[in-house]
Amino acid sequence: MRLLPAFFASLLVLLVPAHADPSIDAGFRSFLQTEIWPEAEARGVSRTVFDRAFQGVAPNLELPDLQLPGASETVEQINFQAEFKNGSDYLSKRALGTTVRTGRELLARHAALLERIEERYGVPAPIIIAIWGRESAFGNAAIPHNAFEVLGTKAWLSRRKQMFRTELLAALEIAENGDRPVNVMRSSWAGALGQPQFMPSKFLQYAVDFDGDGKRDIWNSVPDTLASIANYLKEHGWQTGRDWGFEAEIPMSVSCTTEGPDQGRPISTFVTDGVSRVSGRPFPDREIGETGHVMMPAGRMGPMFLATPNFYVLKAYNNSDLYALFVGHAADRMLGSGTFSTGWKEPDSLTRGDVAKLQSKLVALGHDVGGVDGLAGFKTRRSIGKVEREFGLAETCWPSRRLVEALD
Ligand SMILES: [Ca+2]
Repeated sequence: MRLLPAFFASLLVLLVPAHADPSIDAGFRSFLQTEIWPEAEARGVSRTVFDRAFQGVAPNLELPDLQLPGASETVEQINFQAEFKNGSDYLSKRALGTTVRTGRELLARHAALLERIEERYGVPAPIIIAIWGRESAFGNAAIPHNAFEVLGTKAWLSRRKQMFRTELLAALEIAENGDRPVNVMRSSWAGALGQPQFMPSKFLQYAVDFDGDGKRDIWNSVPDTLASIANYLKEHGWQTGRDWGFEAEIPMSVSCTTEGPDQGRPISTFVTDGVSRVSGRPFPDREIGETGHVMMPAGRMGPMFLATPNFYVLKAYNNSDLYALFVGHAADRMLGSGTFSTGWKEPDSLTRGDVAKLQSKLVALGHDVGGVDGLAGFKTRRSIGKVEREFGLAETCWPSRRLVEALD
């Protein structure tokens, strides 16, 4: 029976939301007043908008990546136990199927609007629609949080305070501009706004009013949402009239270590070196003299591509090869293309921790892996290829048990 009081006490702790702690609340209010308000005021935010933004807002201590007051220093959390994966789940038939099916319907429904957007920004409609699908399920995904709760908490307690402070100030500016009433500005848990999932600073730079009501409403307006996505890509250098890339047969004589946005050369020279499209069709005439890049999201252990610079513009939206590939491929499929010709080979059974350890060893050997994170981005992939060559192994540019053992 002696245990009971302790049990009830712990239950009480669970029932009382963490933010009900008056010292936490007072700390948050004081942070807003002394640190955020002066900067907001300097940017032209009125006291009325500022007060309304934080009315009834308490810090949300459930958000990830927070460093709570008094807690010891935390480091970035990588789940080292997680299974190391290739792109087969991310680009699964199911994930693509939904995006492609609904995407086709929406292409038809918004055809006239998309034509005007394409004319203005030079970005193909299926690319815009695929991003819309990926970011917010075409506006159907719930956008669960109050942006000021998320950004305020993160500016105060996150490991990346400075970044979120900038974003919080940008969100206040959006409210001051009147694009969105301050009490209904919704974001993801990471602070990304509306249907295109723009961080507030990106909103200020790239969101546009396309339906002409004077407000940039990426929460409710389809024209504003789609045109904002197109404008973002245009401003990041989308090359009108060019494709994003092509699935390709790439012979071993074109090394997987030549992958990457910094190793482009004319597509015609790849053709001379034996690279061809998997469809058996030639590369389009308009592409042949232009720059292409080897892109192998699973090294030689999956489908391979000749990407155009537009692929890297898609990565400017979300810095992941698989994201950009999903968008480009879904867009192609909306226009009637088939699935990839080459499947994803099952990777060796490795954890993200194994891959992180492998990356550390590559770094020790003087190679650039683009950050030890247990993921195989293009810098890690091509460094693996170089080390495989040094060790007399076949070049795969993909983490393997064999390479892990060779480096042990
Ligand atoms: Ca508008």
